[in-house]
Amino acid sequence: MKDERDEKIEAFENAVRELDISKEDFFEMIQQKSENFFKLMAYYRCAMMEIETKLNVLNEEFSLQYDRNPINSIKTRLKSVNSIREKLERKGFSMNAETIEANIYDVAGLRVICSFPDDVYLLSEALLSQDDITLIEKKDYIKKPKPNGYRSLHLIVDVPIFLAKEKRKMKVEIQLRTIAMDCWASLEHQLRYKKDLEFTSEMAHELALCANLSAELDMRMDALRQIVTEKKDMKNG
Ligand code: 0O2
Repeated sequence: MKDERDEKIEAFENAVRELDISKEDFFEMIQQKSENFFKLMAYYRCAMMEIETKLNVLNEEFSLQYDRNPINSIKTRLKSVNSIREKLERKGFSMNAETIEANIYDVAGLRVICSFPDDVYLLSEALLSQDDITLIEKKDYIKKPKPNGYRSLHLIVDVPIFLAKEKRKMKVEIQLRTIAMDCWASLEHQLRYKKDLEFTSEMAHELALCANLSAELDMRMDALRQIVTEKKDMKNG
């Protein structure tokens, strides 16, 4: 008796037969497609490295010049194949290297966790002023938080990567936020994705209150930082 797996294999083989191409050509086509995909992913990894280095250089400079480390940590991530496929499907595109590059702007993503809200703007302005960076899109969820309370500064930029024989511009998403904003976003993400639980309006309200608390924490820590900086400046003359 055929099991479900055998039935799927048979359906797959029938579909290939209907394509009216040889098995060899079919597998070569698949190989070509996956090579293009993996090459594109490698380019995105290079673009993430470029941006990460630029941010680390800025952090080093601020640390030397102003005795200030705006970056607490940087996380990088490449969007998973499934997330890319789902997003393309939502937008009505089939999946290949061309459609990915033209329609998905957050395949390469960096999350920059800053110490204070000021640092978010200090860093983003310094990065965007670099002449090889092009700003494609900016969403300021700090100045205008999402209704659920989410705060972060989102940038989509074009950054060139230099390969052996060509220069390629790649899109990268950069999310900049403070430690407090990141704490809220991480916990909210965890709670939202508890699959066996219905998210009630009371829970959403409570989360919005927590977002206000985290914004207040940022404000108070920032005020404290200013007092400490002023005292240090006075002491150093
Ligand atoms: P992942 O795995 O984090 O990448 P778009 O991406 O442009 O189609 P949208 O919603 O316009 O969709 O983009 P936006 O507003 O710039 O937000 C995209 C990313 O920001 C999300 O990525 C999250 O990482 C983060 N984000 C946005 N809103 C929230 C929120 O309310 N809570 C939390 N915790 N994170 C948020 P993805 O695609 O969801 O997934």
